[in-house]
Amino acid sequence: MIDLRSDTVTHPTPAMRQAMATAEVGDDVYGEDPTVRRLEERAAEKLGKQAAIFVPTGTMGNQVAIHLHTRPGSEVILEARAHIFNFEMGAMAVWSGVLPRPVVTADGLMTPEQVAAVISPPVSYRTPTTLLCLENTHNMWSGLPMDAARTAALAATARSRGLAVHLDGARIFNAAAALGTSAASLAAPCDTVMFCLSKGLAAPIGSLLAGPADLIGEARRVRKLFGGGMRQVGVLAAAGLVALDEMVDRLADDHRRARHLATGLAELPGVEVDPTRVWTNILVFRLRPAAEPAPAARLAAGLGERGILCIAFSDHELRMVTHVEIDDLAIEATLAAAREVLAGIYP
Ligand code: TLP
Repeated sequence: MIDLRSDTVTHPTPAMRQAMATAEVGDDVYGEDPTVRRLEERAAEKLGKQAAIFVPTGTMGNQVAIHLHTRPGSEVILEARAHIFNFEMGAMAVWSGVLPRPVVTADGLMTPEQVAAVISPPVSYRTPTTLLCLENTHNMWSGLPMDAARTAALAATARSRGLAVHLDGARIFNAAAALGTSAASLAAPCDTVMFCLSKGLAAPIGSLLAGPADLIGEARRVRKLFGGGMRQVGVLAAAGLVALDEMVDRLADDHRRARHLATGLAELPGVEVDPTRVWTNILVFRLRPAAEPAPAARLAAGLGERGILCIAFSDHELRMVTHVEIDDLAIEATLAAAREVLAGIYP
């Protein structure tokens, strides 16, 4: 089985299982789990923030941040294809009573001018804007990394109008690897940043929300409110520590393989993909219209029959994601299978 649906499908490595089996634990709701504390300190340090809090999912990390930065009835600016807007079940409306203000972009990158244009003026009769959310890498824009300069320019625009800035950095270490910089430099312009251990870093569960110490203190209350207070969770934090120590430096291999996959797919009939626009481990590509009304579903099904899994996001759009369990042979096998299936769709 070659599973390209997501980098969330990875299994804990033997080193993670070993660390989990021997982890020192305590009740983390009382702040007594030494392994969780170590993970939170390590994460804060890597992200260049004062403090961090361990949360079960990336969604919870984002939503705790939104709850902290906003007030009910206010607006949150984000890019139209952002995960927070499209894949978090309307959580910002449910838990925080806030409205998304999506910004449609041509390439996944908002400009400071676009952000400025949708911030409400400070008058008593307009819905106030309280938060700007960024996403790095940008999942649905084929894992697009955003550099520190653009992040800083967007954050400065938001700050000048009194907004807070949260970064959905689920894959911030992929962005840092692709840009040849540190995760801390990408997080620096933002008040808070969430990143996931359970994606390219291959830990089974867990994300961290990092930011100023006082805000992260408040985040402990909000995490409990959202049902995310965990007990002897050092067993999971132990895997997270291994993820941070051992899995970051290898991300460039996933990026190289995703680019190689895109280059091979670009040569196949019906595929529309620009391999130079595949920077990290996510490849989102389109299929041209065919006699078949939903060629993407047909390709995904055909690959599935050959033991290769990917996701069709719409009739014409698919996603493939590389990760630690995808090697060079898996890429070659995927290309060979795609060639076979596409020949049937685009005869
Ligand atoms: N992304 C998942 C799916 O939900 C789409 C995936 O397979 O890519 N931010 C970003 C940018 C994400 O990609 C994800 C998960 C999350 C947040 C949420 O993380 P979890 O799944 O831990 O809640």
